[in-house]
Amino acid sequence: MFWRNKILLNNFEFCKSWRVIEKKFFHHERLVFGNEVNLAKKTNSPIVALESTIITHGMPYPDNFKTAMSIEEIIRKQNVTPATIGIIDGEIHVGMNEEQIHKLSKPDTKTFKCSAREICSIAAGGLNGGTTVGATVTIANLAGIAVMATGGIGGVHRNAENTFDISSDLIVMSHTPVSVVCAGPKAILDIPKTLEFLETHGVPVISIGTKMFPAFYSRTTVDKIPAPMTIPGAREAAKCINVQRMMKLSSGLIFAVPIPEAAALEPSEIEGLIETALREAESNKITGKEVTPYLLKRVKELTSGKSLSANKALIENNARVAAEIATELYNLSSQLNPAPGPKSALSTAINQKDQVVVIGGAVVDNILQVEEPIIKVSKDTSYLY
Ligand code: PSU
Ligand code: MN
Repeated sequence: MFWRNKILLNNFEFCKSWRVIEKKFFHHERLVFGNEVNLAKKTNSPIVALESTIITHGMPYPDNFKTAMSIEEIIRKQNVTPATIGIIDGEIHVGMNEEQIHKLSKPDTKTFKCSAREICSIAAGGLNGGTTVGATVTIANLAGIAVMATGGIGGVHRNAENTFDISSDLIVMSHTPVSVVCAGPKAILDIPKTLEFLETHGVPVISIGTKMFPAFYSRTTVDKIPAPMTIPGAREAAKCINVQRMMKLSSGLIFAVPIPEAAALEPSEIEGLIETALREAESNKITGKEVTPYLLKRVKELTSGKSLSANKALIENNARVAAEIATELYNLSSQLNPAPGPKSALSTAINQKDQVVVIGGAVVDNILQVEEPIIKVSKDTSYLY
């Protein structure tokens, strides 16, 4: 085995220069972890990812900011770390502080709705992005986070046979192994077609605590569509995720949780208003990514704010359930992968999830470019040629 590690980076001045260069040239290419999330990752404790389109385009200010902060708090109360994901000035954040969430909450011409395909242009352009479910699971997966919470997922829009409007959330979830806890697809969508599409693409759709499939603002769809699969609670959800992992199935899982009874709207009460909003969207020629924010805004106006209160209640409930699932998943993983004991360190290491055993050698070449014309070398600097 031989190492060609040219310079050992134990010189503070040197490290500082490197960080400056890295920040200048490569900052678009990496994720920025918030302090809390960093700590949770180091201690391997449970994390729940949260999307941010609901902040930038799903709710008006200041409800968006207050809701974003309250769902983080609900997750923290269960000893789970919240990681709100979004893009600020081109930096992809996994876990944002209050100030950063506030920045995304305020209307800004530099802030865009960011689906998975737009991550590249928003990050490279130094812009701000509220990440959709699809973009959030993409980033969460890179960050090693297994569970996310949202209000409602995107889906197949009504009249999709003519418009082809199918949310990219569905496709992204079919190839990204992150579980999404939601209250069903938004009621403005075509729910039977959304379920068909998810079936075709092999995405498990599982209702928690009900045999019915929930419809976002209400606990059932108008015609009471049954859920494709049903489980009683978070423990069973964690077991499903675990089997999915064991079988190396690469899709995400959708866990549908009905809105709490007290906040639910009658399906028949909301249906007529949704149809009005849909007709208006068509006559105003609203298309593409503008459709969902337009409909959510109009439904809120037509229900005199009732849909907004329902939206807040359901996302808070989903955050609570997502934290329970993340905790159960953590408990399950620790049972399957106990911490290494003194005698069996090697065999445990082999059994441990995500551990790689390297047999043979590793060659590392570091090529460093320094900005300063003169490099100060302190006494304790070691060179290894
Ligand atoms: N649910 C809400 N409000 C929202 C959304 C969902 O209550 O704003 C967002 C989610 O981020 C979802 C996105 O991923 O809408 C889907 O948008 P589209 O239909 O354009 O794919
Ligand atoms: Mn769409």
